[in-house]
Amino acid sequence: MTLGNALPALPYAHAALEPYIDARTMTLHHDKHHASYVDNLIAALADYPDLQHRPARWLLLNSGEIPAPVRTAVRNNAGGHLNHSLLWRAMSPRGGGEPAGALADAIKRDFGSFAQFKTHFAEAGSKVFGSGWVWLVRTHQDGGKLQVTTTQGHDNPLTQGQFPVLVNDVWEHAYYLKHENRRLDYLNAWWAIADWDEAARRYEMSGNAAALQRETEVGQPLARA
Ligand code: MN3
Repeated sequence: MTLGNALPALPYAHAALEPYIDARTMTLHHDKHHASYVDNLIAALADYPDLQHRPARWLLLNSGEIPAPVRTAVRNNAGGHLNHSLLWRAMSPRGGGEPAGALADAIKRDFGSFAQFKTHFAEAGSKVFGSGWVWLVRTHQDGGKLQVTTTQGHDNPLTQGQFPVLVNDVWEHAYYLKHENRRLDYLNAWWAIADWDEAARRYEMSGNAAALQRETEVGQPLARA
């Protein structure tokens, strides 16, 4: 099938994010969990050839086009596929440090300081009940301000009209082998591998409709309020 929904290769080795995320966790998370979302998405669309070429973000943003018998399965697994595709690129063995440029200015404007942003993001992630995600998003309802938000399951803020800039996964499978029940410790350690170059790229793209059109993962331009 020509489905644009295939498991992307990790952009680094499974052990590259040690000691912050262990190789065993990365192997299970990418090769098993993410792979299962892709497999389950393909299975859900097996009887709907007209939908098989649609990328995950299209499937999420057009839930009314998804037949009712598979709507929930498509939402969960397209979300799992898209969110994990964003997650692998939100991290880097050369990550850490602080953002620069326009993103740094916007974080200071909207959160007061980089330190306050980090506290806000980690606390929000630590408070997600059950399984979900924590995001730095650019809103369009409020002049393009940055905001920290969380989602349940594999929901993506794109469906709320918010553009993801940075993301972390707070499902237990993301951290439990190494950090056990200490989710906040994981979130605080994670700053050492957050990829601010990628976040800055996404922030700049969020203000550029032509770039958004070209983006393969999240190619829906934001409708400006
Ligand atoms: Mn996960």
